[in-house]
Amino acid sequence: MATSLHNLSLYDPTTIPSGKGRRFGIVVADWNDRYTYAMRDGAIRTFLANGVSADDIVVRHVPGSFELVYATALMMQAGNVDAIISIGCVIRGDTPHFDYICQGTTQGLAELNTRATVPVIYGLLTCNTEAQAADRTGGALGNKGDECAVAALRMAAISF
Ligand code: DLZ
Repeated sequence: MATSLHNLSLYDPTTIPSGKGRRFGIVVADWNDRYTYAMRDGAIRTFLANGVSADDIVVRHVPGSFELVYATALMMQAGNVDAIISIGCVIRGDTPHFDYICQGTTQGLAELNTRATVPVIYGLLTCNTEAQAADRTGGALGNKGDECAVAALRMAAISF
């Protein structure tokens, strides 16, 4: 479903596992911080609203999206969180740089999930325009950070 048909901040709280007693990591890229910090703050608000203690939310910053994979891997190795959200925002420019950062970061995060000890939640916005980023970080389409926190709560509770 396209995000334009689905508000990223909407969820049914009765279907979300409580985060009480769980610990979550958030890795945030500082590039395009107007958008990434809004996602970070949305994720924190959603965790708090669903029973996670503020002391159990670990936030680390990295320079740009390309550094998310390394920091997420380190946080995973530290072994003291139940899920990690990796947050970045890449906005298309004049060169193919956009494609390389998006591909490298996405592939890196996906590979982390294949050898994961905890789930990695994909909070990378890949936008053609600033307006698209604004729409998805608290604008008309909600906040991707909220969606990521809901995914983290659900994935932290998954069992087989
Ligand atoms: C260099 C760069 C550019 C051009 N654009 C973005 C962007 O839109 N979003 C983002 O998160 N990071 C960008 N970066 C920085 C790279 O992710 C990375 O931090 C640098 O290439 C250093 O490895």
